[in-house]
Amino acid sequence: MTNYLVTGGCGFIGSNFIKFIMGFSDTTVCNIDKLTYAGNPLNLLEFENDERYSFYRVDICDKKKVETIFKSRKIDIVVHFAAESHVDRSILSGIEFVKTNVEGTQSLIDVSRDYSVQQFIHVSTDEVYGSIKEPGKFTEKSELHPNSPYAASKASSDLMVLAAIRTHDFPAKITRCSNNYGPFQYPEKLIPLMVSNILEGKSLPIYGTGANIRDWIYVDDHCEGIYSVITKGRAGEVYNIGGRSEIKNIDLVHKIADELGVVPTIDFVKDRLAHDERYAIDFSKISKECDWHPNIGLERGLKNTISWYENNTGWLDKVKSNEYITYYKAQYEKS
Ligand code: NAD
Ligand code: TDX
Repeated sequence: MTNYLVTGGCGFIGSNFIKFIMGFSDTTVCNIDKLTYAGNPLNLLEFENDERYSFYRVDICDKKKVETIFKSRKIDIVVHFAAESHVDRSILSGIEFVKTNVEGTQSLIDVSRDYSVQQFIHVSTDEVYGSIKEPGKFTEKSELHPNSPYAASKASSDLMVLAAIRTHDFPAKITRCSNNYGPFQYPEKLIPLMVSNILEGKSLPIYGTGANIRDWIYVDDHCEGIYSVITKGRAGEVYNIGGRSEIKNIDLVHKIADELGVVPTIDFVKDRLAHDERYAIDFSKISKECDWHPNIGLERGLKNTISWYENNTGWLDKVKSNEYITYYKAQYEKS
């Protein structure tokens, strides 16, 4: 048996990753999640009665509670997803980003060292590198140049993990992935927000001119990338993960509208502060060392994603709670 402890497993990527590894019968999963606005236990309802799965509603910053969990069971591999993850929210207020992303990560490192885990996978982001002009791509050696409070908190957590590797020979690996999309993504991020607004007949807020470029990866490809790093990656290393799907925001939004068969009403709104112009990932290291590459192109991935949201409007309505309405007003309807 391989016993995983996954943090943030009720969020978007964490829940997709748990579904993926629960597909291996020799695996147990212990999911620790605080259930912030972004955490939804309904995402994992299928494992409610599965003896290989357990869930604890715990804040990763609460070291005592986390220790109790490590004490009560054997943990082989920690996969750390828990984070405040949305750039726009970090611009509204940064403090929770420092608490969870920096303090929470350090606390988890400390407990994982105390209980001698075999591996610690720190799930990070390409945003730590900042923005890059064409035709450049970020490699694992690119300078860290975070521009948003979110990116700065993730870069800080990466540095804490790297320090633990160098100081304590901590058996960690860091993955830095580009923009994910797919089922179960909270509708604050670009793709599900646009799909949700189209389904509601609302206009589509595009920051600035819509010329910013992102590299999109279907969430299943990211999960397989992380798994390949667990099974084939070297301890102490950083691995970039990318989707090979760069596109301008405005072109992506038109593709979504076309797929849904509507003529979109686009609202060019005030630009995001310190808006990164372009992300582009060189993922040759993970390809060579872990034999991984993305499988699902943007066309197929978008079709899957859009039809998932169309077929799961109940899920969407539930997550668009009072908190979402308050956030949406603060972010998009401020004068
Ligand atoms: P998400 O916001 O959907 O989920 C985050 C989860 O963490 C939620 O379930 C939330 O309840 C939980 N959480 C938050 N604070 C916590 C705390 N203090 N203690 C315990 N649980 C807590 O995020 P996501 O999009 O699934 O991202 C997961 C990870 O992947 C993050 O670390 C993020 O930085 C990274 N990442 C995301 C993307 C992307 O495009 N979404 C790309 C690259 C890397
Ligand atoms: O309403 C919007 N309008 C708009 O034009 C939103 C929500 C976004 N955008 C633009 C901003 C970005 O250029 O779309 C692009 C994508 O925005 P997000 O979905 O917020 O993603 P991004 O800021 O690129 O960060 C994402 O990728 C890296 C994730 O949110 C991070 O968690 C991950 O680390």
